[in-house]
Amino acid sequence: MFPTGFVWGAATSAYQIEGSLSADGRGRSIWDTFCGQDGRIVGGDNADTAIDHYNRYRDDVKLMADLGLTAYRFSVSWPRIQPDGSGAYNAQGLDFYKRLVDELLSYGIDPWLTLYHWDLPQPLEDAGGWPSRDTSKRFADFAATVHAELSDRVRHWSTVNEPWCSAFLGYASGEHAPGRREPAAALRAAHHLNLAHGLAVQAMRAQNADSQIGGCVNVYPVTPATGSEADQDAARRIDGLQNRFFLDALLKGAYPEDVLADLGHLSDMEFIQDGDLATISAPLDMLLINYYSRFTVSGAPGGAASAAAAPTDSGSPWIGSEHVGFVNGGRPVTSMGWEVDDSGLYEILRRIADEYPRVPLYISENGAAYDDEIGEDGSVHDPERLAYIEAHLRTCHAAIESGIPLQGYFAWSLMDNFEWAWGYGKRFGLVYVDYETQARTLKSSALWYADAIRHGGLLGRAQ
Ligand code: IFM
Repeated sequence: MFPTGFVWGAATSAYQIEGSLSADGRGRSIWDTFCGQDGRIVGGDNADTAIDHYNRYRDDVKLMADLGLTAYRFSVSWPRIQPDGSGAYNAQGLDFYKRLVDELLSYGIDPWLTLYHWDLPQPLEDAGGWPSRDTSKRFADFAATVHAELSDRVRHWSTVNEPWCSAFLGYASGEHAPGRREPAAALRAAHHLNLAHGLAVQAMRAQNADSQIGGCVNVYPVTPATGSEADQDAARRIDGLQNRFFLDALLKGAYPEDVLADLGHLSDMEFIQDGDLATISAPLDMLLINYYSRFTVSGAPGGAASAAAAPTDSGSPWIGSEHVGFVNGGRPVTSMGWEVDDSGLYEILRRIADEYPRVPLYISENGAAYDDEIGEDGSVHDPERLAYIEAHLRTCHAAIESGIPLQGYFAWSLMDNFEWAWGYGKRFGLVYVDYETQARTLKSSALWYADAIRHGGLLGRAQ
């Protein structure tokens, strides 16, 4: 049994589900542009329709209520609310989220709002994108407006989802929008995403609402493939860039010295200005943790087989550590090629609780893609996803028992959706979506999760 008040949620993001990209005054985002470029998305897919959540949100909220979710984590689309990324706001865009939130509240589902899940307004990219410091300021203005408009009905706020991805997949490997391959710019982007988080926290706090505000990181335990010095150095480097660059900045107010040294050949770090780290590390009410897998790494020359291969032609996101290889650690993998390892979740939670104490923690994304199919009887059996979620929830329970301040869990994702550069080929949903008809079908993992929520624990199984 989980403690009373444990948050049982599921998560999505605007660009992956909404569609209706030209409706009601929405502006263009970097992902609209990226999807329009040849070779960027597997199969030439795009998110023009996605899963049509913009029109079907009422039915989707009803599904959440049927599952018994106590919370729903979603993101707002910046170009829907502020089409140019600066200047005028679009009342119709804001209204959509007000209607969505009211619908959630009418079922007693707590809305958890993420301000940025990767859909930067295109005009801001044209002006330099995240490598430009001004983008952080634009984001704080945007955060202030959304918070002023919605904090009367939304209590839980998070700033930037997975800044590592926006910085290093967007500006170093180029496998995400805007598709740039500029390592030095990616480093600036990473700092400005952290700064955007800090400035947004400041702007929201200034409004004196009763909001719970957090940041959101994607973290991985990193294991050296062997005890060799080269492999241990590889693990230190990847841990530094993936985990500590963000955790230390947000929670300790400093960038790790070893990471800055690894990257010294790229920049003199002049873009880190006095006072930035104090802004970035303003106290948080919660830390949102996205966990999927563990990395096993090798520093041996030529050991570059990648467990996290990009689907399209791209560079390396591991700036300054491009030589590091990602090795299969021998565990079963999901259809993304990601190793299933719930012990990694415990390891990273333990570490965060020990190294950055006193911040309430939430698993804000956790889940797995598998090649689901709808059966002749119309049902979707996904035993591997069910086992994945069960194992990770059991680990969450063990974490709580051992004193880690973990207070909730959000499955990724509520529904199958547009998986970025992978298009629609990777299904993460608890709910199956037929992309031709937009019909939604609860998978067996969804029925199992609903059962767990009903029991408040993992006593019964639906299948
Ligand atoms: O779909 C993504 C999500 O947008 C961010 N976190 C990881 C998920 C699976 O790749």
